[in-house]
Amino acid sequence: MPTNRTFTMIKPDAVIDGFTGPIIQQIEEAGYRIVAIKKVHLTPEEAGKFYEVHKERPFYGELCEYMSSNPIIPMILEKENAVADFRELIGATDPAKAAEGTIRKRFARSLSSNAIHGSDSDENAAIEGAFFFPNGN
Ligand code: IDP
Repeated sequence: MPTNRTFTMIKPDAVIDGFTGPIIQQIEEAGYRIVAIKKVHLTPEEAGKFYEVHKERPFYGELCEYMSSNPIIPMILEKENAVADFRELIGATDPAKAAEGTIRKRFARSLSSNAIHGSDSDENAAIEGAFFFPNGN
């Protein structure tokens, strides 16, 4: 049974480009309630730990550098069928391939700077949420 929570981060490009407000508005209008939110500037080591699952991928170094380049906005979100619906709301990894109206289509710069993260499973949503909000919410 799907849980009701997912985890997201507004990534450095979207924060720098001034899209934090419109992205949160789109998330709330899609029916999500913000359970936890903060602004953080990751170190490269912390970014590396968060994305450890990708450490064998060729873009791992670039990804960690990018995610620690500027502040991000991590959030825990709540809604029925949260994980699957949120992946639909953000769109494909590559904004050029994302559907019209999705967050990545509207606000992302590129494949590597793609505006927003969304957990891909209930299990990862719990792990990733705990990474940023260890005391739970
Ligand atoms: P997802 O974020 O849509 O789940 P993943 O394949 O899990 O996509 O990749 C994690 C993140 O790594 C992406 O959101 C993007 O920022 C970055 N990324 C993925 N593929 C590439 C690539 O080919 N080049 C550079 N960065 C990439």
